[in-house]
Amino acid sequence: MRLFSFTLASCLFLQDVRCWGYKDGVLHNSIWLEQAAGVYHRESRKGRYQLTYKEAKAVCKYEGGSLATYDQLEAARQIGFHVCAAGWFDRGRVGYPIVKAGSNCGFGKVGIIDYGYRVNKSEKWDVYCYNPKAKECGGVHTDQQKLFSSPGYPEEYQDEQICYWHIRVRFGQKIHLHFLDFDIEDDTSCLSDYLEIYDSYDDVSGFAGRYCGDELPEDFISTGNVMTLKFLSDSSVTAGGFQLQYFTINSDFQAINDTNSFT
Ligand SMILES: *[C@@H]1O[C@H](CO)[C@@H](O)[C@H](O)[C@H]1NC(C)=O
Ligand SMILES: *[C@@H]1O[C@H](CO)[C@@H](O)[C@H](O)[C@H]1NC(C)=O
Ligand SMILES: [Ca+2]
Repeated sequence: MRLFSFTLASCLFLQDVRCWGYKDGVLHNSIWLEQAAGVYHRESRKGRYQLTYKEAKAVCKYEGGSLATYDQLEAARQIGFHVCAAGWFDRGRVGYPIVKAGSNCGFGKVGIIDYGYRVNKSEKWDVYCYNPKAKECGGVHTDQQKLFSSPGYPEEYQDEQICYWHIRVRFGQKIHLHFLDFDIEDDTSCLSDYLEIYDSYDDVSGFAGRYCGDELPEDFISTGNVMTLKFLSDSSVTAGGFQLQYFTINSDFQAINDTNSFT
């Protein structure tokens, strides 16, 4: 297993960042990742492997779901749910679903890679939740280029959406975002609904802009090979939504040089 180490500042140290979802000592707005058949994988906003069993349960419950059972995880796996990250599931068990055997994930095996029932519930992992009614928005994009849009597009988006898209391309590449359509409830400071761009893995650091209204935002090029987009809508007034695409720029040259090559 590959462990990612992120140097992330916590909400507590960033007074200016609105800490949506921080409640009872748990960050509930952990990041929404892959999902299938009502089962989805979440990691804490603090990064990978940061949730105790208790916190993992709270994350699922907060969203109206529960920890996935082994059978639910297996059902999702059978329709292609493949995640290379161990998470808590029902009754304090830890594991992850592997569809395609690979040498760097799942020990070359296919199936639920099962770490068994953990005696120590303070161990920190990700989590697998089950909620068949969960909203579907956001995700992780690792393709070289991709077109994506607000939930339900070209229909209007709905109230109370929160979506995170993570774009991760190859090391040394940059991400070039280009907007094709844009219409988000307008207000002067974009407090109601907005799309935010972060030039980073999460929505704590690397803030690059918040957008609403119906003017197309300008193209944006990342500094590194990751980017996060966050879309949030409040409880009233929706709009047409947005559609955008990204493509990758091979920038080994610039990457060695510095971050200010693009303005
Ligand atoms: C349980 O796991 C936590 C987190 O990994 C660790 O700090 C703690 O020492 C463990 N407790 C025992 C009894 O092994
Ligand atoms: C940095 O960029 C300049 C041109 O902008 C180039 O001449 C130089 O060779 C680059 N340095 C490296 C280490 O790539
Ligand atoms: Ca709204």
